[in-house]
Amino acid sequence: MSKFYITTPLYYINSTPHIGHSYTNIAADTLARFHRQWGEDVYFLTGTDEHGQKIAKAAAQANLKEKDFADKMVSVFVELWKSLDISYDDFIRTTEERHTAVVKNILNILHKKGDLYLDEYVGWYCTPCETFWVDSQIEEKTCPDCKRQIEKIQEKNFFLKLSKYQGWLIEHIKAHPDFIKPVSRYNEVLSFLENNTLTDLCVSRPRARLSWGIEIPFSPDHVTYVWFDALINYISAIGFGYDEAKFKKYWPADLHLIGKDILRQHAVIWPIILKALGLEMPRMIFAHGWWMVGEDKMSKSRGNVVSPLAMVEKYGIDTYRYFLLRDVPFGLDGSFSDAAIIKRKNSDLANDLGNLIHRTATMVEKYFSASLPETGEIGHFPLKAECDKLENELRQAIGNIDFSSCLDKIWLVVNQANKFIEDTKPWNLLKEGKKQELDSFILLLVYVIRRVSKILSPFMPQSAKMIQEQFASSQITKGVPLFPRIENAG
Ligand code: ME8
Repeated sequence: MSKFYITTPLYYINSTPHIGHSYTNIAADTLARFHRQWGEDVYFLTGTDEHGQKIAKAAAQANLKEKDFADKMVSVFVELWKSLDISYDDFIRTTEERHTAVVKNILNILHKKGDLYLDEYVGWYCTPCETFWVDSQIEEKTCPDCKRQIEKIQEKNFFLKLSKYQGWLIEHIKAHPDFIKPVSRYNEVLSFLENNTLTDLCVSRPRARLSWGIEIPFSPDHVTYVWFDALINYISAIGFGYDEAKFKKYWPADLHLIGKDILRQHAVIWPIILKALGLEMPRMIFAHGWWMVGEDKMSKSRGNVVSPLAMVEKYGIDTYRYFLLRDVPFGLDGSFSDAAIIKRKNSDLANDLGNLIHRTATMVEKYFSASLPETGEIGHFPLKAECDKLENELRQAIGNIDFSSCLDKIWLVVNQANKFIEDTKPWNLLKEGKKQELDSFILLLVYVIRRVSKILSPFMPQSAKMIQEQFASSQITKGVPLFPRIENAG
């Protein structure tokens, strides 16, 4: 049985999750569900990133101890994933013993190997990004990434030899065109590596400045830098150093799904840590685009966030999931608005899919007294052939992590089915007494709906289940419309 190990970022818990976080987890969930449908042994990992200065500050503001603050915030994430039907297999917190022990183990290994060394650090630090900058990278004492104020610091710290592995990494990326996706991100990383010399990564913080972190085992005055700590989750969760069988089964990861904001950590630092440990590289790192509000990235620090729960309450889980994966090609940025969701719901869900289901069930009731005919020939219809092609086409699109084209293909079939109803004019068949044709007609529609609902279920698990229940047996009744139109669409 082949396996599929998929991960999401571990989200910071300094504030509650927004649409951007839910996007990554909904995408990962959809992929996990497809791979399960294909009979693979799926391990879907998500979790929370709980150390570092940002969290320490948020806890202080909330007047709580860091761990108590973390416990409180983690439940918000867990609840959200439940509300969004996220079918993860494991949830890792970086404060768990299974994780901290592995981080310490790895620090020891790399220290012994000579890939970690102690040095004096003088430079700039951006707390919101938890990132170091050197003089040549900054202007006006602001962070090159987020443009906020940075602080000057000088201290003794441990460094990871990134520079030693730069040449190897360039070669690895060149030899593996699928390592970083989409291709725009691949080019971005490669050109960064080819045009800059990597500075070694500072992987510790003096305890005097920051105590909220994993202790460096060979230097108790230091704690581990939060990014070094967090990246290791991808192997600590599956048993590195303590459960060899599990680790061997799932590593390397098949897909690290992330947003493009954290590409460099995943495509430069993480591969180098793995290489230094002598481990295999992940098969693919896919960095998706950002949900924007106007011109700005949606982010907690910019104060423009939209709550996923509010969207679910307004539009329903599956409409929300559908919108996120359909509206924007995965990898590009998208503009978030209520108007855009309403448009998708009314046209694609209420009009196209909802109508197909409702009309078909209504016709079974009206022309067949709610009971499907037992036989009828459907093999010759082009619509059947189109529908049968879907599964293979989707395998390919899902392999390329291309949700929107996947949904486009499904909707082509849905719309062909609607057109088939209009072209066939079943009411005339009935009038003309063409019983056999009418039988085949309805059987084909039911066939298409059953197939489409199976294929749609990774995207819209609850709606697909309701459709499947409605069409499971040969007794079919109308029921209530699954996707009612939003009338006051403004
Ligand atoms: O970076 N649009 O955590 P984080 C799309 N703890 N996706 C978005 C988004 C937006 N506007 N905003 C956030 C961290 N995301 C680290 C990760 S991993 C070992 C450590 C999503 O809470 C997207 O997946 O800032 C992005 O990469 C992630 O949330 C950042 O989450």
